Amino acid sequence: MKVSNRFLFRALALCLPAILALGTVSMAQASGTPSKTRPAGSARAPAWFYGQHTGAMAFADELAARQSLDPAWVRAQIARAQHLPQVVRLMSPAPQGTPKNWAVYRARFIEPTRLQAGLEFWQRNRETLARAEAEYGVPASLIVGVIGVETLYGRHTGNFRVIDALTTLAFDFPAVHPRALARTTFFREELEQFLSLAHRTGMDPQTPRGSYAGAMGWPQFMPSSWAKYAIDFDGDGHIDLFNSQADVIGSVAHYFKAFGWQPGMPTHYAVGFDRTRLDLPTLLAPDILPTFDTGTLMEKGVVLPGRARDHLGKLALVELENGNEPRSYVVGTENFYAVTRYNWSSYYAMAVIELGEAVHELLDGAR
Ligand SMILES: [Ca+2]
Repeated sequence: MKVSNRFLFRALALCLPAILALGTVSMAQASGTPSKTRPAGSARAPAWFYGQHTGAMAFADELAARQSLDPAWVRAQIARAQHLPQVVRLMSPAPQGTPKNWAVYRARFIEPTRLQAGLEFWQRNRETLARAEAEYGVPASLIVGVIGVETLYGRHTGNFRVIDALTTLAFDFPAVHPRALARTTFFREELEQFLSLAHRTGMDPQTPRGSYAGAMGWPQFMPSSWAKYAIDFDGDGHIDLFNSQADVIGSVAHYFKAFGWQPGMPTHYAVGFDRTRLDLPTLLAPDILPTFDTGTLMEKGVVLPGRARDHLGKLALVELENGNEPRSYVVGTENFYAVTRYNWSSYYAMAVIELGEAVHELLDGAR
């Protein structure tokens, strides 16, 4: 769940959004030693497994030592991971100049099927959502928005074996990606967390399925997020983000609280511009990181609505492209930034926020 927006958009458009954040990554070829028997990456190449990848097997031994696991068990798990060429393709960055389009992106998520599923999810889990809001200060609408955008309320949790996806990305991340090296490190850590988590919980690592980036369950948690932020919110003694809607709700709320969600603060404000003194380059330089106080924003040409002028925290000018149409702008608060910690994309954050608000309106109408 981390990203830079530039490369995300195509990935997002293609697949599950949570992972998209990851899609902005790229890397230099992993340092693992490719097997001489590894076939070329054509779609017709025969399947091969990481048991024949010397770098992966060496990593298994290091992982076992770091995590105090049985090296034979770790080697056996990684050895059975299959190389997935389609995962490499999905993680490859969009071509330079691929236009982003907020209106198109929004329409993918704010649509009747997802709204209806969101309404049913909220009605079915009304008490649990209220309990999560009371305990963590995170509004039900945000939780409902995230789960809807991520997996359409559990309908699309991904069909890649997690062990295959993580191992492929850990040792064969697309070299053309601008952040390939960092992403390789990231996915090796996720693979390590995944095996550690599986061992701790008695889960068979060969079983779970998820996104092409290895994100799991209704909220599409990466293994490290599962390890740190997933909670047992239905009190049955187990954390289950595949089957327990209460655990999913509590875990999403816990995640946002951990990433600085501030109860009661809006996520964003609508804005206008005073073109006579507008300084867009300065305003957009920090991207979505809240940097400016209201006085600075207004001095540089942003026209804020009344309630925004009383905002005390830092703000960011968020720009959303609309293909060849004029761009959209909002001012994002520290809570907007918190939403982007789930997936590093302002498009993602806006979709989550607007889906949650739209479902909330439906719920009010249904009462
Ligand atoms: Ca549980």
